[in-house]
Amino acid sequence: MKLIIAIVQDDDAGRLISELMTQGYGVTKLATTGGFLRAGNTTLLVGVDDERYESCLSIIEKVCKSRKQMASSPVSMSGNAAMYNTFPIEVTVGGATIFVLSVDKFVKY
Ligand code: 2BA
Ligand code: 2BA
Repeated sequence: MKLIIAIVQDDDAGRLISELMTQGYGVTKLATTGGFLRAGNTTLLVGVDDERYESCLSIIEKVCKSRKQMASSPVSMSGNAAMYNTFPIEVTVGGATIFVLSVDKFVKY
């Protein structure tokens, strides 16, 4: 068994969960926050049998789209570490950041 941890954009999360549920996957949704943008994103936990995890990844790839987003980057002004300025930068937020872990044990009580 594998545990798929998928960090996706909030805009894709609803459709992704519907698609995964329709295909018979178990899903848990966590409301999370990206460390860089400090904006909300969604982390899904999907526990899946070894034979099915590749098709689960295909569904995630199909549904989740990368998007460009503006972020403020803090820049230290020379000579005074206490003074900061910010300037906008464009970042491409990926469709999904995925970790696949092998599950040692799966039990339900
Ligand atoms: P939920 O997805 O909200 O599911 C709650 C309960 O609804 C499930 O209890 C199950 O009895 C039933 N259920 C779920 N999907 C169903 C379906 N397609 N058709 C009919 N009944 C369905 P549990 O199996 O004890 O799961 C409790 C919670 O544990 C789930 O909440 C989900 O958050 C998590 N979970 C279960 N299996 C998972 C997995 N393989 N991967 C990730 N999270 C899982
Ligand atoms: P955030 O940390 O809010 O990052 C959002 C996007 O900002 C990233 O998209 C990346 O394009 C950009 N970015 C992140 N750190 C940067 C930096 N130091 N300098 C310049 N640009 C930077 P993604 O790479 O697609 O990541 C989307 C979200 O996935 C991340 O949100 C974070 O929540 C999660 N993530 C990505 N890599 C991770 C990792 N190795 N471990 C845990 N979570 C990760």
